[in-house]
Amino acid sequence: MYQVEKAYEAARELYGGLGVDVEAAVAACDALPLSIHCWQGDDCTGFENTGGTLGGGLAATGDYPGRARNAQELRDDLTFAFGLIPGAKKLNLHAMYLESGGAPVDRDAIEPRHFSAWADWAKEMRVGIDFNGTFFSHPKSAAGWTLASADDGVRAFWVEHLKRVRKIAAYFAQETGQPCVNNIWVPDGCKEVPIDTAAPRARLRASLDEALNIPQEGVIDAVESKLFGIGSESYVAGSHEFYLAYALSRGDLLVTFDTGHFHPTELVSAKLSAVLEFAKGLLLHVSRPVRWDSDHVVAFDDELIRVMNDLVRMDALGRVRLALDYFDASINRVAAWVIGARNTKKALLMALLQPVGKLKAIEAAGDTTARLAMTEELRTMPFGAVWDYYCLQSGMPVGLDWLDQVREYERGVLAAR
Ligand code: RNT
Ligand code: ZN
Repeated sequence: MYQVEKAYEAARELYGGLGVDVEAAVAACDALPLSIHCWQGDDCTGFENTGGTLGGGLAATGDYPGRARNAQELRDDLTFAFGLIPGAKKLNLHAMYLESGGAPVDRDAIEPRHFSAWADWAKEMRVGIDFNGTFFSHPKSAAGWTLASADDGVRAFWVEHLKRVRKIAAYFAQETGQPCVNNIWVPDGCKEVPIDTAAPRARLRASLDEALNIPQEGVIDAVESKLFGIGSESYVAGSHEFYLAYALSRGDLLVTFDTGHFHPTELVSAKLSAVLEFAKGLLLHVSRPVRWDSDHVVAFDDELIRVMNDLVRMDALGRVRLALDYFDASINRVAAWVIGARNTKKALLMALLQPVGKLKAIEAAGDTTARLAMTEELRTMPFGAVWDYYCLQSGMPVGLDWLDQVREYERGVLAAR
């Protein structure tokens, strides 16, 4: 470990020469919670045991062995993964992960008590919980409509679901002592553009108003748009424009950006400062689309770095919630968590290691030559040495050491499933 420390000392000096306070950057990276999505561990199946398949235009591909089959296995896997990811973390849970002791409990009947084991786990782990209503993989969403449904009974069912989800979110906030971000995503849409594109949106708005107008302490609601899904290729009621306008018209909602929910050439990084000028805050679903909203494991790529760079340059981290959203069933699922989470944290740390003040001064002085020279130079600064040291200092595995631990867990635990 002496080598890690030596490399860090050299890196700290180099960054220091640029005016970067490395210790402050590491501390800021460590403090910003990353919400880890439970659904990577079981291919987004949930524990309702209704035998249904993943719906709502979502798909997890692959059949790698070792999927968590029940809540205890999922918690074991999460506990193990959390031990390999440095920094503050939260659990991101979906309503379909309830535990009802085998009794069927429909989505309009869920209660805090069905989630008490999750709250206990979070308290033990000293992490907060974020929550999501599950508006898919259910007979009442099979036609493709939930909160925007033209069927009053179906719509009322999902409004009740959302009301209960927000109560459970308040329960999590109370239990953990941390606010609970409740993200609202519904699959509502269709294969062809409908004649009446306005009516579903009016219904969606009315449903949201009804469920959101009941105050819930400790709950921060967020709305997530989408451009398309499988079966909703041409029209989605909850489009980006719809939710952006809705969130701004209310003022109390976070705008969720899932990086997989836009045209392939559209960059979420290019939208952040525009929306933050007006919105209360953002929830980021960090994901990776490959040709479609494929929910690939987050890679340490240019767009992720751009997103983090922009947030840091705007000094906006205090108004942003970071969450992961992908599900890859083709590789070891615990490794999928660790790779995506560590990449997200890495990009955040790299962004925090920019001499933002200096860059802004160069720009203000009109020196665009120095601006480009400096941002390019930053790409090859010894960022990895700071990352390794951060992992070491947090008691987390350095470099690829985590992979050996995952392999051992695979042999000892996952292989027996
Ligand atoms: C779907 C949305 C949503 C889900 C999760 C499971 O397109 O991205 O966030 O992935 O809620
Ligand atoms: Zn998402």
